[in-house]
Amino acid sequence: MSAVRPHLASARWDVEAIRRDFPVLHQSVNGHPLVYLDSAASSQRPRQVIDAISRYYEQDHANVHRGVHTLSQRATDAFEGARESVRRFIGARSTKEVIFVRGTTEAINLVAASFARPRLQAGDEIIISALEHHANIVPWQLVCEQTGAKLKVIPISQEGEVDFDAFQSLLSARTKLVALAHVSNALGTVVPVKRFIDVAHKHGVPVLLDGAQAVPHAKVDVQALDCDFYCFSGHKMCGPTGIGVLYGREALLNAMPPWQGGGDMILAVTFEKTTFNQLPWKFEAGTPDIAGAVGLAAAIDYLENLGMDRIAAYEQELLHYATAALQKVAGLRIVGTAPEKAGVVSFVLEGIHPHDIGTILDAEGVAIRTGHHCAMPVMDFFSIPATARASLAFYNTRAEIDALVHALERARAVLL
Ligand code: 7TS
Repeated sequence: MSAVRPHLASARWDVEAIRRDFPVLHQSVNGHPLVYLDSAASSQRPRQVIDAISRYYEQDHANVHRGVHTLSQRATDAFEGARESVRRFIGARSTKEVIFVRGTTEAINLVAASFARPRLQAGDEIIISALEHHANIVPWQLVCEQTGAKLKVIPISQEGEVDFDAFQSLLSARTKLVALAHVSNALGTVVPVKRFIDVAHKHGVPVLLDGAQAVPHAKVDVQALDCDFYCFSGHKMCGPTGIGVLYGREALLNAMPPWQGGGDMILAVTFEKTTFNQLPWKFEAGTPDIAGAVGLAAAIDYLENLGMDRIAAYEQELLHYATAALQKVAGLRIVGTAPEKAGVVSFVLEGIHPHDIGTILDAEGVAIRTGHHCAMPVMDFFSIPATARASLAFYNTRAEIDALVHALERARAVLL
C-alpha cells in the first residue's frame, strides 16, 4: 500500500527518520520530551496507519458483505484485502484461517468457548504456564468451571524460563489443550514454543499460542511453528485498538460451532433452522471493525517495509543496551533474566514501591508501566507486589534509555 521510502529501504537503521513517522512521539510531557517506554501495553501508530484510517472514512466507508453499491464493495475489498495482508504476514495457508476479533483476549475466549467447552469433560486437563497474562489464564478457568476439567500449570525458573521437563511430565492422555505465551509481557521471556508444540503434537494435543508480545517484534510463521491457534492484537503492533486476529487451523475451525450469533455469520435463517456461513465469516457475527482492519493492514505494510528481521535485530541491540545501563543503577534488580528475551525489562528498586517510581518517572516525561502487568501469578512467584517495566519498540533510542536511567537516579535521590 504505502511505498517503500528511501530511508526505510536502505541498510542503515535510521531511527530518527522512523521517529518522524510517529506524530505522538514529538511532544513534551511535564516539561520534558516524551520518552515512551510502554509499547508492551500499547505501541504508538505511524502517520501511515492514521492516514489509512482517515482515508478509509473520508472516501470508502460503508458496511461490508451486503451492498451492490460501490462504497460497500470498496469497503468489502479493503476489509478482505486486510485479511489477505494478515494471512501473508503470519504465513497462514488460507484467509479462511484468519478470523478478525477485538484482540488477543477475545481470540482466546473464542477458542475457550467454541473449541474447549464442547470438547472438555470432567477430568480432562488444559496445560498453561506460570508466566501467562490473565487473558491466557481466566478463560481456561471459566471453561474448567463449566466442564469439570482441570488447569495444570508448568512452573517457571528464577530466570523466568518455562520448565520443559515439567511440561513433558504434565502431558498425559487427559491433556486436551496446551495454551502458552510466545513471549511473556511481564518478564520478556521468549518461550521456545516449537519444542513445546512438537512434543504436544506427539501426544495428539493441539496448542494455542498467545502471540500478543511476539508478533510486533519478530517474524512469526504459523506454518513453520505448526501451532493450532495463534492470537494477537493490532494495537501492540502499530495498528488500531479494537482489532486483533485469531489464526486457527482450518480443520479445527471448521469443526467448531459459531460462538456468537447474528448477521453475517449465517447463510439462511428461518425460525426452525439456521445454517451458518463458511469460514472465516462463521466466527464474525455483526458489523466488524472495518476501519480497524484497514489500519491493521497499513501497520503490517509499515512493519514489512522496515523488515521484521531488522526490527528484531535493532530491538535486541537496544535491549542489551538497556539491560547493561539499568544494571548499573544502585539497588535495581531485573526480574526476568532468561537468555532469550524480547524488549521488556521488568525491575524493582530496593526501598521504593514501583508505583512511586512510575510517578516520578512521569514527572520526568518517561512513560513506563508499573503494577502486576495482568500477570499476578508471576508477581506471586517472585514474591513481589509489582514491578516497574520498561518496554521497547523499534522507534526507541539509546538516548531514551539514558533518560530512563537519569530519571531513576532522580527517583532514588527524591525517595531514598
Ligand atoms: N497476552 C499477552 C501476552 C499480553 O501482553 C496482553 C496485553 C494480552 C494477552 C491481552 O491483550 P489485549 O490486546 O487483548 O488486551 N498486555 C498488556 C501489558 O503487558 N500491559 O498492558 C496490556
